Amino acid sequence: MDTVYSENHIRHAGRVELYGGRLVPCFEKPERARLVVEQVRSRSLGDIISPQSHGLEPLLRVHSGPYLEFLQTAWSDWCAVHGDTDALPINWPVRSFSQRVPDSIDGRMGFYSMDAGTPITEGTWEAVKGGADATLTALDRVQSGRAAAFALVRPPGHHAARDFCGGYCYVNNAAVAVQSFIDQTGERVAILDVDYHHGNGTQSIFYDRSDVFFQSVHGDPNQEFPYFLGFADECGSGEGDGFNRNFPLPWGTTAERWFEAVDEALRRINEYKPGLVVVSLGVDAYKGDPISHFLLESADYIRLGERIAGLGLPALFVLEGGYAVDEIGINVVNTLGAFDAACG
Ligand code: OKP
Ligand code: ZN
Repeated sequence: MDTVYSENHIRHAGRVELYGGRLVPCFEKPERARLVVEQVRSRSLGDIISPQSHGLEPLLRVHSGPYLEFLQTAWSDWCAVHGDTDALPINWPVRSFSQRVPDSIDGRMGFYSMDAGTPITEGTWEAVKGGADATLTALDRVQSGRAAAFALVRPPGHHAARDFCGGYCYVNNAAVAVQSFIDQTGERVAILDVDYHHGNGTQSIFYDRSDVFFQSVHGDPNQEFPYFLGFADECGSGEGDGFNRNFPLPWGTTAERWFEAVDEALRRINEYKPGLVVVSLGVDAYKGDPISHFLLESADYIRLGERIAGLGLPALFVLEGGYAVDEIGINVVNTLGAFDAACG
């Protein structure tokens, strides 16, 4: 399959995130995408093409206007007050607080975010926009008849909700592609999120809808980020009741247990008969991941690709997490290469 990739991602390079009470170098760094591209090339997965700009309209279908405006202006507003440091929030409008949008940049940093792991830097918007364009360009290829395409993007997207960033995510690339596909075709879409972390943003964007079936296999929020969403009893609301499914799993989960959940999710996708499957492909369930606690081996990602191919559906793969940088490219291309091989 072909890969869509924008070099713009290197413009987003946060220095630090708050982790275990310390400011540590960001795990989500440019090297990640470089190593994936290197594997895509060396293993001849397919062509690597540049994205075409798709404007802001498709982003506005899933994110609020004021939030997108904030993403585009936060850096210069921050710089004017604090100088040339990563922009990070220090507090959030939790229970009992007003939900008014503050004027100050510090107030807006908290209003439009959910954590202190998601810095805004000088080039963040450019990188984020490049990632959304890459995802939409990959979708175009699938819509023009390819079996699959890969959006090689960073920063990731699945934690970003309608009007907040967090978990290293700013724009929800997978959600933007899903909505764009529905706007163009009127067909249903299934999302399979195999990133180690729950895709809270994607879940919340589509929670009350039956035309998008979201399923996520992830670390139990009782133990794991994002802590406040991703529980098994979250099944969707209103029209969307029954079209959201979570598979929270404990630390130490092995490939055997993980694939039981993935297989169950794939069975449900089969029954749902969507026109497209979007895979939020994070590879942080890998045993060597520095911030995660599942035990998948690199070879397990070959099995994953084969099983997704077994759906026989057009597939859009969107990169999410994966922080074991030595293996990130291997694990991603294991999945995609096996999908291609199984499609023949
Ligand atoms: C983004 B993606 C917990 C620290 C968690 C945020 C993790 C974001 C992961 N000890 N920090 O889903 O890979
Ligand atoms: Zn993750």
